[in-house]
Amino acid sequence: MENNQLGFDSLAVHAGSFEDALGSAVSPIYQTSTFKFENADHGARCFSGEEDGFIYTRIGNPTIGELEKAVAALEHGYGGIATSSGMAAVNTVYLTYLASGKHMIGHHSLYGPSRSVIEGLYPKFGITSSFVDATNVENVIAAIRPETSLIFLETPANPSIEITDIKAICEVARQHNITVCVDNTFCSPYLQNPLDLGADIVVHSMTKFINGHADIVAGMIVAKTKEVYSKLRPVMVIMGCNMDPHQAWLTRRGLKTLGIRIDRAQENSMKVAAFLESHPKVEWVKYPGLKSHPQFELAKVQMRGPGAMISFELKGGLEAGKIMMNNVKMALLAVSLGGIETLIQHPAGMTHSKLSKDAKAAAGITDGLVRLSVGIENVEDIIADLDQALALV
Ligand code: LCS
Repeated sequence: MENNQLGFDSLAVHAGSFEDALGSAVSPIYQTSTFKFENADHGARCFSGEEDGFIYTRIGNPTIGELEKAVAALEHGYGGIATSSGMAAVNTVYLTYLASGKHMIGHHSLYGPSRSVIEGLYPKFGITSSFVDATNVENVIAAIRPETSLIFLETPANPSIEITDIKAICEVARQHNITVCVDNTFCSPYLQNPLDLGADIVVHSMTKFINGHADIVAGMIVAKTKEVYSKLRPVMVIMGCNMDPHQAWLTRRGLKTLGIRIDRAQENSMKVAAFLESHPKVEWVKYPGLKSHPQFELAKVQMRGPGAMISFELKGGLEAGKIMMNNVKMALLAVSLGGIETLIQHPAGMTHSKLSKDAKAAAGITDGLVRLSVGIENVEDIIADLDQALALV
């Protein structure tokens, strides 16, 4: 059957897969760095692009290609470009669409390094940036300059769980000929497809929901069109941001269960968010499935579900949060997210610690904010664990 006739879970299981001569049910791993040519002319034709063929794994590999095809199908894009990490995907987009004299607009709450690399490293190449509260489209419009070449969004955002209106921002960007890239890590293609809402590029840290088992670091770029893909792919190749075949094979295996993992984690998250919101020691909870979320209505339109990421703050702020984090028994006190196990962490002291005090304040990353990535364990156990830790506060 054609990809466009299959549902999400069928695609997650089958898209991109290929058989070997033995008829293996699961595509084999091509754990090789290089490929033999039939003769010198064949090699030259592969290099010139006259003929399709595998050359060298940094440039392309069948196992990596399978994963690229699968994620591109799920994101409704022209093509996927797998990378060694989510940050390799983010930087490949930055290097492709930014240049000396160019300007980027970013949402003020992004994964810490996606912002700190722009503010810390790229200025030496003459690149400027504005980080604004993109939940209000007017702020994005006000930040546009003649030299703006890229708008970079992350929604829901790490760790504020703020939601930006992808469609509205893409409409503005189109009028100014600005490329829009959306980091879709928190949703995965199961819950949101930014390319359908007008974005040009999607990036993922596949370390998170797509692989889902906390055993791989990996990234993906999906381009909406051939033109965008043809700009991005050579940058990934020349910068050596490629994935390894074994990493690709494991990530492809994780992807097969994406839908059922998110269904379960999301069901758990609704109950955990309600538990936290009703707990007397909790000051506030941010979760797109709660009516109290400021963009609850937008989330219902833009996302197919509220996901499995929750931020909250205790009434005693940072000190109370630390007591809770230090006393969880089943949840792991660890960064990363989107795996089958529940993780708890402290963004101001960990993932977002490199941001300035002002940047954190503007992005709503308070000292007391605690971030929870809800796993697929029994929800009664997750809640009991949080409850016993809260009792010690
Ligand atoms: N984009 C988002 C939204 C992320 O959350 C992360 C990592 C990245 C990109 C970078 O991906 P990586 O290179 O790590 O595969 N987020 C992390 C976090 O919140 N805790 O640890 C890593």
